[in-house]
Amino acid sequence: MAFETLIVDVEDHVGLIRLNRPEALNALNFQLLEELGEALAEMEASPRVRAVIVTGSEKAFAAGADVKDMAPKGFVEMFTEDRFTPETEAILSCRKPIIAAVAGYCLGGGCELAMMCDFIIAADTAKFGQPEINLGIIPGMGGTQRLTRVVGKSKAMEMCLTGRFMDAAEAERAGLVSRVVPARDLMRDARETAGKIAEKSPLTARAVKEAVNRSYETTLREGLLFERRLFHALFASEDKAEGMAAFAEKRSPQFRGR
Ligand code: CO8
Repeated sequence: MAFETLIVDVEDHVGLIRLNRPEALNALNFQLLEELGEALAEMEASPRVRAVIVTGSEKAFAAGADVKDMAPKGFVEMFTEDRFTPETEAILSCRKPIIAAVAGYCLGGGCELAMMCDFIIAADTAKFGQPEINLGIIPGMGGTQRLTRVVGKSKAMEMCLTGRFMDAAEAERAGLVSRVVPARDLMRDARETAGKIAEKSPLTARAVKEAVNRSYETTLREGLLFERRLFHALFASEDKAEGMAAFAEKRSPQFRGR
C-alpha cells in the first residue's frame, strides 16, 4: 500500500517504516498515525517480516503531535473525537518486535511514540523531551506514564515540568534508550540489530515481547507466573526442538516459527 506520510520497505525479513513529513519535522497528525497503524498491521500480517524499525529523519524522529492541527481545537472536540487513541492502540497491538531508531528531535508525541516501541536505539544527535508544558498542555499519549516507569519519578517530573531536552548520553544513562551510536551508523546498526532478531524464532520473539511488556502491567508474582507459563509452552514448539538440536550438533538453528 502507498502512504503519503511514510516511506515503507521490507528487506531481509526486516520492515522499515520511515516517518516522512519533513516540512513539519515529522509532527504526528492523524493521517500519519493512521498510516502508521496500517503499515504496522501489514507488517504484522506479512510472514516476510520478523522485526520492524520505525525511524524518522536525521533532523527529527518526530517533533511531537502537530501543534498547528491542535491549535484551533477545544476540549469537546479533543474529547469526543479522540482520534489518537485507536491509532496508538494499533501500534501497541503489533506483536512483532519494533525498534525505534531515533536521530534528532524526539519530542512530545514523538518521544511517546518511541516509548511505545519495544526499544530505542539513539543516534548521538538525539534529543528527547516532553515540552508540552510550554504549550499549556501535558503529554497525552503516555509521556507522564511511560517516561516515569522508564526513567523514574524525579527525572520524568523534571522533564515534564520544565520541558527541557535530554541528550542521547543522558537518555542512555537513564535507561530510556538501549544504546547510543554515531549518527552516521544509526540505520546500519538498527538494521543489524533487527536482522539479529529476525534470525531468531519469531514464535519465541513474540513470547519475549509479551513477557517483558507484562512486567509493566502487573505484579512481580503474576509476571513471574506469566513468564513461567510461556517458558513451559515453548517446550511444545518445533523451534525449541530445532534450537536445542542445533546446539548439540554445533550448527546454526533454522527457525520456522512453529
Ligand atoms: N507541530 C507542527 N509543526 C511543527 C512541529 C510540531 N510539533 N514541530 C516543528 N514544526 C514545524 C515548524 O512549525 C516549522 O514549520 P514552518 O517552517 O512552516 O514554520 C518546521 O516544522 C521546522 O521547525 P522549526 O523552524 O521550529 O525548527 P527549529 O530547528 O528552529 O526548532 C524544534 C526545532 C525545537 C523541535 C521546534 O520546532 C519545536 O519546538 N517544535 C515543537 C515541539 C513541541 O512542542 N512538541 C510537543 C507538541 S504537543 C504533543 O506532542 C502532545 C502529544 C499528545 C497528543 C495526544 C492526543 C490525544
